[in-house]
Amino acid sequence: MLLQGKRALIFGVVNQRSIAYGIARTFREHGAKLALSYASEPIERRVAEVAEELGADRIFKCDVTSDAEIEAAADSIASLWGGVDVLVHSVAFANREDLRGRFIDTSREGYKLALDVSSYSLVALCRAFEKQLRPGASVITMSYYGSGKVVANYNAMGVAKAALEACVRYLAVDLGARGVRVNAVSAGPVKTMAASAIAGFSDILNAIERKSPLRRNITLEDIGRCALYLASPLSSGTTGDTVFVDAGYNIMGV
Ligand code: 0WE
Repeated sequence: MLLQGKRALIFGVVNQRSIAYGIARTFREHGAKLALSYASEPIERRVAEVAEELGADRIFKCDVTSDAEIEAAADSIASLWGGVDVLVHSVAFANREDLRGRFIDTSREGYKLALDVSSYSLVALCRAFEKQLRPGASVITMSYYGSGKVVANYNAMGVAKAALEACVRYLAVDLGARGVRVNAVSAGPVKTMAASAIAGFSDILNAIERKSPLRRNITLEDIGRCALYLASPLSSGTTGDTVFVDAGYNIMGV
């Protein structure tokens, strides 16, 4: 029970295939209390069902592009718990047209949206929850291989993930003064709801199966266990880092 009684705030659960769901479930199995955000009314019911299944203390609305909603979420959590031990950010969005074709065609608006939702939101959440983050608290976000290498069609999201990993380093310095750690998990591809919208996704999964050192794709449990390590004192000396959970794919050359 590595997280007994710890309070974990989780952004990005949509359903039971979400990466954030895998993390939440692992945390719960290790004794954590949970609060889950939902971005908009249409997904409230699904998140409520997941919250029920996991025995979460609360669900709360938070569109991470809205400073007002982030403030309201911080107030809501302050009155619920008065402090946070783990903050998980598993949120990303780019317009469909910016996840295909040539990166050079990314519009200013599309680029702004991808970076706002997928990178800046981590900064905004860390600032809003800074006072509630307990000494020894851990902030975890999700990245992908496409931040450092060109992955066909990942385009604006690749740039957003590169910015996100840089945010992790700068935030680690700001929050390190309070004993709070900030890290990213760079996960291999997972067939989530977001992924099912991506053409050629099964080709990517097949390539990982053939080429990764472990010859398999990763599971939500693989990600959950890494997040558990990063959330717990097992990783007490690690901050500002990006940890790969990708069956080793990133180490391969030709
Ligand atoms: O970060 C991601 C995907 C995030 C994502 C997914 C969608 C689909 C639906 C962000 N925005 C949207 N917008 C939508 O309208 N991944 C790591 C998964 C992913 O996405 C890709 C990939 C991989 C892998 C897109 C193109 C190529 C590869």
